[in-house]
Amino acid sequence: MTPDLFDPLLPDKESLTKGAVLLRGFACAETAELIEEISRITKTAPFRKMVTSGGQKMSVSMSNCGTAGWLSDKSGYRYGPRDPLTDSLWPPMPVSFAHLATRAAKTAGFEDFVPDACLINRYDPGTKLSLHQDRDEQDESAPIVSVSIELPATSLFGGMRRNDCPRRIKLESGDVVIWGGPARFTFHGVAPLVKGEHELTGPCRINLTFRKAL
Ligand code: MD3
Ligand code: FE
Repeated sequence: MTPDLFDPLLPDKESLTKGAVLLRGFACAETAELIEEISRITKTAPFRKMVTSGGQKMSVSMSNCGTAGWLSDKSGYRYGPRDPLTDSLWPPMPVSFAHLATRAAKTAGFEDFVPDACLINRYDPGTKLSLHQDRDEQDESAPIVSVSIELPATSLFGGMRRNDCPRRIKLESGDVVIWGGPARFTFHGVAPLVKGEHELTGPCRINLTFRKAL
């Protein structure tokens, strides 16, 4: 049988650079459930703006779920088991979250990805994330899986050096980016969020990043 070029079951797999894959719409069918879980999680672990070691407040609002959560404060960046706001463990990662991340990683060619941390980023209009590398995770062989929800954003991705000129790529609700192997330390960021309305969460963008932190 000839495969249908527009078969919706065939994932739209786009290579961004060696080791980085964009799966457009991969999580579309699940975004409403993801949003419900996120609102449950952020009732116990509320969104907050963390400060950097330099004392600057970040513009992204963050929370976490999983056995480890990403933290930034005066002593720097790290992963920790507890939410410093409540001193409780981070809420557990919903099984549906972990499954989505594992399936996306496998589709991109990374077998057996089991995340232990999920950073939840909320972008309100004007919020941006400066160009950076993700290097606070123990296991450098594991990829990172990012799921975009609600308002679209322009993400930037450069090369292995901060000064490599970044390319721009629009990420929409349901889009999943996976980066690992030779792309694991690619510099990336998000341009200031443009105002807009989206049906489920109001005027914001949410991004989940799944990591093997410990
Ligand atoms: C890598 N968050 O929390 S998509 C982070 O949208 C973080 O909130 C982004 O970076 C966010 O550390 C995750 C970023 C992204 C986009 C395109 C890429 C990373 C990429 C292309 C190649 C490699
Ligand atoms: Fe990052």
